[in-house]
Amino acid sequence: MKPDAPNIDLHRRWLLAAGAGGAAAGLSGFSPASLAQQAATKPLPPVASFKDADRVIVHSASGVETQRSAFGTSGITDLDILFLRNNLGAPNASIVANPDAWQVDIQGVTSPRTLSVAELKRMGLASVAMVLQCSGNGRAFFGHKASGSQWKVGAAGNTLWSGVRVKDVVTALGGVREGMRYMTSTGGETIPPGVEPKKVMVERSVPWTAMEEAILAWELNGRPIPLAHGGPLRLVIPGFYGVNNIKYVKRVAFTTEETDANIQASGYRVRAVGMKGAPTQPSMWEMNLKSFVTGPAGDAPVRAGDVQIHGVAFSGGSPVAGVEVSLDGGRSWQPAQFFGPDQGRYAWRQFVLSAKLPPGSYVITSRAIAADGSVQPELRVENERGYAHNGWRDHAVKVTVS
Ligand SMILES: Nc1nc2c(c(=O)[nH]1)N[C@H]1C(S)=C(S)[C@@H](COP(=O)(O)O)O[C@H]1N2
Ligand SMILES: [Mo]
Repeated sequence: MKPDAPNIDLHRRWLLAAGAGGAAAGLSGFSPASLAQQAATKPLPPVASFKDADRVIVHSASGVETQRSAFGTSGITDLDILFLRNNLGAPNASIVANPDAWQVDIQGVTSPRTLSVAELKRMGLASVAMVLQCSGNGRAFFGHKASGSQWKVGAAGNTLWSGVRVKDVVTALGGVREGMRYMTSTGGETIPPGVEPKKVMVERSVPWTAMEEAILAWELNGRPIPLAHGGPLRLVIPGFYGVNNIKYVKRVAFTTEETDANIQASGYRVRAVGMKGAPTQPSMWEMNLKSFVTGPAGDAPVRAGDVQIHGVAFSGGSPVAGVEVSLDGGRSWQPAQFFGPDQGRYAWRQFVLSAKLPPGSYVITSRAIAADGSVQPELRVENERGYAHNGWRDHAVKVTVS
């Protein structure tokens, strides 16, 4: 199974749940019109039933994205719209009933240990605002029908995590053993029977130095992490693509080699269209420089006059230093202003351009500029799985002003 392919069993359960929901709605007397509407949009997967169905796009039982117009302007992405991506069916919800009891194995350190969340909570405290973004965010804009969820802009969100620094845990356990080059972390899903574990397990390796800023987190946006987003414990690595942020993490090991699990060896590898994934190709680790407009979102006409064009900009490398906005599809650019709090280099920064727009058609887009002078590119880099899209041209919105 391809790492991005939806899990079959998960799908079956989800379809059953969807059928049951439809029947219940019929009995309780919903109008034929609302039933028709229900049939047109896919139901939220049960694990994400708390999301706001009107402000997300449900791709599948394992993929839900935020609508562009739903991001708002307060700078944090609420959990009721935050995207969801599961490579495997989530573990049983009972694991979040008593978060403190969850255990994680720490290996490849001088004194390896199994620690409970209760113990982790006594070892240090840290908090980080960071963009969580799927590697395939923007895949829908590729021209070659790249396989996987057809994310537009909304497989990303700005999230606030709290837990203990991996570095603090490692220090308490005597430090990383000599010669280790990777931090390899494993998700707590149960592998479906009859399936070769390496093919489906969520286990990712990142350069071991990523532990400097990585956090073993138990809190997200001010509450215990819900199961959907990796509770009771999640490894978050600021600046790295979503897949490296292991949900329900059960093992963090410092290793000499990268894991040979498919999700690392052949999945999440950037290669030319038509090629198979291989360990020699670049892995989806640090995120590139990106921005996009979140309003106007292009889904409704805009009234002529003063318009606040706003969006978000972020980077896993050199931090964002500025943003420019174009109203004419990239022919001319104007500097935008940042607004809202600076939540650090791994968060997204909100930008706004106040413009007076006469009636007409506009192609509005943005490009971020980093502290090192690099500029968000115009075009995507073509690649088989449609990863890492940060081209400003495809992310533009068409807006009618009248
Ligand atoms: N254990 C586990 N961790 C995981 C995944 C998963 O399927 N299982 N999916 C990864 C991928 S591909 C992404 S994009 C993010 C999505 O995080 P979210 O669902 O909280 O938005 O989680 C990552 N961590
Ligand atoms: Mo992802």
